[in-house]
Amino acid sequence: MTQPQASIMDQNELKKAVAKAAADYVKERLHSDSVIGVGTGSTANYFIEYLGEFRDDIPATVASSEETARRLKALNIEVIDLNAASEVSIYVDGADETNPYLHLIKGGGGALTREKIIAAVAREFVCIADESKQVDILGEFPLPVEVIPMARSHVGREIVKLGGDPVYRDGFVTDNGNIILDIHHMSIVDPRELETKLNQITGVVTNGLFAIRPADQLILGTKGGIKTLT
Ligand code: ABF
Repeated sequence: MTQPQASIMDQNELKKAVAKAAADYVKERLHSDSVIGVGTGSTANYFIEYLGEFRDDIPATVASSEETARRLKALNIEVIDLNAASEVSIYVDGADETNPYLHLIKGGGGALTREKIIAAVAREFVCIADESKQVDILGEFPLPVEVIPMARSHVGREIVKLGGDPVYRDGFVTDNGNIILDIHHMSIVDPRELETKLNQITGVVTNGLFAIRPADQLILGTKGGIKTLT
């Protein structure tokens, strides 16, 4: 069912508002050797646009996807390889779902591996999202898992043993040349436990649970205004 136009407009306005708040947060904390981690997705895209307004103050960024790198370069914002960064001070990215502990499901856009690498490195991970992403229990949104292509069937069978329903994301190849299985019908009561179990399946590159390393803060766009949760 398509959303009525008004609610789509509201959601985009909320995404823009949290992206602006994150850009202001970053701008206030920039120093001469700052490296900013930049996420992927429609909310992150608004953040990239706002970064463009003070591009000359940004020493360098690292991108969580080829698409994000393209967008940053199009705004003449310096993009460097993560291996060239001595540290990433702040990483800003969206999410598909967040629970009250800032455990996230990410990867709806297929960029979960590079997103999770940057989140692991970053001193501070700031998640930006509209209120539609808030849930009590993760799992309504299908959990993405990046898989080495030859291991697709094996990983699928192991996911079924865990109680999930893996669906192959047909026709999609990640920036790293892998495939994605989206896990449907899992009520994720213990995100850290499931994240650990999925990591242990041979052939899994990354799973979209960001619970072992959750967001440090969530800038949440709500119809009642912007809230910052930690
Ligand atoms: C990205 O943000 C992905 O991990 C996630 O799928 C996406 C959310 O997309 P959007 O901001 O467009 O809702 O980091």
